[in-house]
Amino acid sequence: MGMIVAGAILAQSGPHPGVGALPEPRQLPWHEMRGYAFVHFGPNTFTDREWGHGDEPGSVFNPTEFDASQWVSAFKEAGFEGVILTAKHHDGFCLWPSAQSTHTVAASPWRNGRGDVLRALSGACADAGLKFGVYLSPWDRNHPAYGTGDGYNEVFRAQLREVLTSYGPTFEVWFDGACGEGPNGKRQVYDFPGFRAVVRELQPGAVMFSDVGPDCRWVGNESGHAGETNWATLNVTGFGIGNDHPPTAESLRHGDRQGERWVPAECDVSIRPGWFWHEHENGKVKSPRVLFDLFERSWGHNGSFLLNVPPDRRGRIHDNDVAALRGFRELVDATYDQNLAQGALVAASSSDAASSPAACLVDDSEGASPDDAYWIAPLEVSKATITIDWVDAVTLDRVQLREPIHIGQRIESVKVEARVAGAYREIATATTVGNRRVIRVELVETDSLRVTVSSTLGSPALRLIGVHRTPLKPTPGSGAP
Ligand code: FUL
Repeated sequence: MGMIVAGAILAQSGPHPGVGALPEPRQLPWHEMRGYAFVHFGPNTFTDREWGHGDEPGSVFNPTEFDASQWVSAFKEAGFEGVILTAKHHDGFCLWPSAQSTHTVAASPWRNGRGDVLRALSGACADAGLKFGVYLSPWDRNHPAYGTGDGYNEVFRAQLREVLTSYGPTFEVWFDGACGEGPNGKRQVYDFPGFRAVVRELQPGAVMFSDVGPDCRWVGNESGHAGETNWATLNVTGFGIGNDHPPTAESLRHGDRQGERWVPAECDVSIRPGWFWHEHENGKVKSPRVLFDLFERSWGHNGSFLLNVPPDRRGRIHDNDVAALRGFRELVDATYDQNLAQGALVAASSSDAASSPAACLVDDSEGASPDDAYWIAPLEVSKATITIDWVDAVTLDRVQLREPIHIGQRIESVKVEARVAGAYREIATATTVGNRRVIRVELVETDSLRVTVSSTLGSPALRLIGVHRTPLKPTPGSGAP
């Protein structure tokens, strides 16, 4: 549904032409998710390692009180909408009874070799209404075929088939780029095009993660935040995964203005220093405030928030992590449950004839389809101001903006002004918006706010202006929100 005009792809969805690269339908529900959990679990949990060697006996994997529904309720309580499990990490141990390997749960004492972590977790997710995803590491330090070329690529494709056909819908498939030596000392040349084809065939709705997407990209760090300027578009030609010339960290963090493809950033980070559970890290769980900060710099910087919460040797999420998740959720809800602009008077400096009324901007459309209602200026306009007026002044420290991304990411600079004692003063400037931009400002009491879109790649368009106040007390000099 697109046509090429002067090098730009213009979508024909609705009355307004798209600008630049546009998201695929499978990416839009992913953009709507309020974070999702990452789960690193396997032999490393029991051997205290981060990267298993692949020669660990299956007998080490023996959780004593395994309970996937306890994980899922902790994630759901945190407000997360999905889970991605390390079905196979670099040690090659399969958390499902793969017919392609002898190094699996079937060779462990857990449930007498009849357990299946994917079955248990996908079932618990389905029961709780969470989406289920998988991380399948191509690097396999156990499999005898690793490093043999086609032989191993065939094994990997078959493993993908197993995990993508037996456990219901998969919302995301996570391709790690690591490519080290296998048990025979050889490295493997991965057939990523072939791996991707299996995913598209079996789970066409799943988004695929890697350094270059195709559907979402690594953000270039494992600290859980995207750049303040963050384009969902990325130049991909000539770039690969892992050792194969990935985009620069700079490109991954900020995206590329007018990049070739829609490949938004996913921000992965662990709630603990390591990805796997370690007893000595029980006291190092990130605080609710730190998690909230990362959330606002990922979800609120046009990215997604992927938080790793590793189960312990019992096969349960430790109490410290559960408590941190609960505290995090309280901060998110207290800040974002309410849009203080709802019910205020909204006016736009100009609107396209086919635009929704500007009032739609404060009518919180969270969860609704992104193309439901949005405000857009006439085609020839490149600068526009939205004014929000309150009868009773409000006190705020966050402004949230969202673009209707199905017609492309346009905005490259905005200015926010608040009226204080009868005069407007600038309280923030920001660069890109995209799916969502949270702008943190100093606490201010105002009865009128002006949001000016000062520079865009097309006519200015927005689908939400959120006005919020956190319950946080500022801690000067801490760098925290
Ligand atoms: C990395 C891996 O090497 C780490 O062990 C972890 O799984 C992280 C999410 O991705 O590339």
